[in-house]
Amino acid sequence: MANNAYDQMVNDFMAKIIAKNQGEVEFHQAVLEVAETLIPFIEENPKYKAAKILERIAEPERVILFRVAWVDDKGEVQINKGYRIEMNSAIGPYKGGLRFHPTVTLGMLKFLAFEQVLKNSLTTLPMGGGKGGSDFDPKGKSDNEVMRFCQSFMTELFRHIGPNTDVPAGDIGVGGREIGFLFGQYKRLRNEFTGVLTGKGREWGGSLIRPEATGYGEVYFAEEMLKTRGDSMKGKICTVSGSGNVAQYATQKATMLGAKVVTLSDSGGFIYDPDGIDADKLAFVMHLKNVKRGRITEYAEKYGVEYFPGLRPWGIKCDVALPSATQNEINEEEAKTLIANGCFVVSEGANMPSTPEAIAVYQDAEILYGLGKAANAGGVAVSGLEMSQNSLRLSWTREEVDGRLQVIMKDIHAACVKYGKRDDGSVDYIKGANIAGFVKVADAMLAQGVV
Ligand code: NDP
Ligand code: 2IT
Repeated sequence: MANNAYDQMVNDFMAKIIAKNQGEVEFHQAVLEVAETLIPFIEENPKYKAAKILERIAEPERVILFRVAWVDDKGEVQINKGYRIEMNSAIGPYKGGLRFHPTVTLGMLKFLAFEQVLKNSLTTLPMGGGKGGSDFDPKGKSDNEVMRFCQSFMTELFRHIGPNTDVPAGDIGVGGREIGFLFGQYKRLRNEFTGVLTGKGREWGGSLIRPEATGYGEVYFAEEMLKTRGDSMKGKICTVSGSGNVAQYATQKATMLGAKVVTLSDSGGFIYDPDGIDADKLAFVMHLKNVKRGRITEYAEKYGVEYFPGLRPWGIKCDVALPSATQNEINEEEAKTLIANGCFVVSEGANMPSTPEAIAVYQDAEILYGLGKAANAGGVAVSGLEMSQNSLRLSWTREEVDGRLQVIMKDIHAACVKYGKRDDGSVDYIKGANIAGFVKVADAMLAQGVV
């Protein structure tokens, strides 16, 4: 079929999505990227078309929206919105993180839940897709305020989740501290100790390597992509955005593999350290961000390097870009600058960090572009391993979990190659990841009938 016939089908499909999900711009963006690669594939595989699998996966199985009322340290009542999107359970219980950030909306969480379905399928583990969160802003809140918020949030959420139903985890604004408070409240309400959340502390059901998993996986995926060109991370200059969970461990693994990470950022701006962020400097960042909860500008003061307020790090010359902060953090101009400066690998730790225009720039330049749902799947993969360990009532060693993570990232890469190899031998990772993720979910949905 001619390309313009596919374009027309994508346009018709998207018109319906936009009409049914008005104003949910991030959701439209995520669905469009998938529809562009899946519609030609579905035309070649009419069984998926007849069963309207694409239309069905774009509609959440269930959306839960609730009020979260809590009392701040001044005694004032605060009200936030709480959400859980239970997107797809064809291949396993709903699984995906919780995001606490003031910009959270239904549309943002639907984009994340939609991505999660295909990502979880790619991990090779039996997990459906979901996402949740709140417009609560943990920044500037005391530990007690965060605890009271988490307890109130879980007092509603607990009735909708369970180790065989829906298993939330962390995302932006939700780390070990929040998972602890959420787990404590769930346990109190249900009177049972189960693996209902992942990212737990290692003494109470957590998995070794879960904190590291997303950032490590992002770098393992970059290494796999580089291997296709007979290259490796060794000696590469890397720019990393963000300075939270994913950015920290991407920095650590890149450095362990012989690369040099020269930037980190937060919502205030970025730091540029041309000497590289070594293990000692990273320990400073971890303390600053995970304990003191301070700003990245303090790094510049401590190490006497430049801080660029209000800017993102994509103007700095690099070989490998590891976006690890948030969605749409690389636009067309920034993508062009990256390429002009010689960047030839983008491996996404964040979800949907590149705008569609930025992706078009990467595709034109034929760089190695590992999209989020493949490159950042290591986090949820180790969450899946945490669920397995909880079910077995065993805990595996670091080496065991890291070894499994590496195998999973290699398998995801291989799945992308299987479905995304172009005639010239190069790999379209977008096509590969979307189709590989889709096939497993679609076949399960076909087997389970029209539900
Ligand atoms: P954290 O909350 O630990 O860190 C987020 C980092 O990104 C912070 O440095 C934060 O800066 C910055 N950031 C967040 N929002 C914005 C924004 N709107 N503009 C600029 N900077 C921003 O989150 P994670 O590290 O867990 O998550 C980072 C990304 O990775 C997200 O896209 C998430 O969805 C994705 N991801 C996370 C996984 C996980 O296991 N945690 C798994 C797979 C993907 P500041 O502190 O100033 O807000
Ligand atoms: O986007 C993601 O994959 C995550 N935030 C991790 C989800 C999980 O369940 O570990």
